[in-house]
Amino acid sequence: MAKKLHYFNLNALGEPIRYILHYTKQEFEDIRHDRETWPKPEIKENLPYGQLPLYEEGEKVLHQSLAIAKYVARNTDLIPVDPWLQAVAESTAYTIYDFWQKLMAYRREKDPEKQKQLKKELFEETIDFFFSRLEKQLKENGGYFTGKLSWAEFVLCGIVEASNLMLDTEIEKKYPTIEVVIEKIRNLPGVKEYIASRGTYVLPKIK
Ligand SMILES: N[C@@H](CCC(=O)N[C@@H](CS)C(=O)NCC(=O)O)C(=O)O
Repeated sequence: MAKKLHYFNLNALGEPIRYILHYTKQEFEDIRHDRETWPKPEIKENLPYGQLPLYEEGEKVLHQSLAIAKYVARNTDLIPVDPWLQAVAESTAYTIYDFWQKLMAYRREKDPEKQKQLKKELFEETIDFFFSRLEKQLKENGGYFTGKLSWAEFVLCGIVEASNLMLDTEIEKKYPTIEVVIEKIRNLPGVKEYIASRGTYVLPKIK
């Protein structure tokens, strides 16, 4: 059945899904929209909630990036076997998204003074609040959130890469276990070739 992933020409919420699809060798059409010319009413108005990513499989349509990431990882060893560990992987992915929401508040702020303050808070408090805890979880579980590679590490990798792009930083440099796992994801078969073919991302201007 034809698989299509619609997202912007950006890493952010789409990239973990792309990484999982490439690693698990699933063929899909990687449809990329231009963030700078968005919104295109003829596309946005036809999306279930007006946002991307959107995943299609034949006639079926799925939104919400974490649901899509988990769905495309199904029937692979990226979903822990144990139900408790499945829940741990999910809770970790939601936590990474809690950080993302804080980053988005900074990115969407239109008042330059307020934006400066939000950036200060990110660098002085928020990043370390989240990433020191994620680092601890990885460290206590052999370098993976649930003891072995799962879809949650792909979410971490995509969100850290997008955060680095938006903040012009390298978050992982202060967190050695995070740095190692991100490097592992980036070098996985399928992901490595995809990254090489994709090139680098440029931060779009948003309206
Ligand atoms: N909770 C949604 C959030 C989706 C979302 O925020 N999408 C943004 C891009 S990252 C978007 O479509 N922005 C353009 C718009 O809202 O028109 C998910 O995880 O998929």
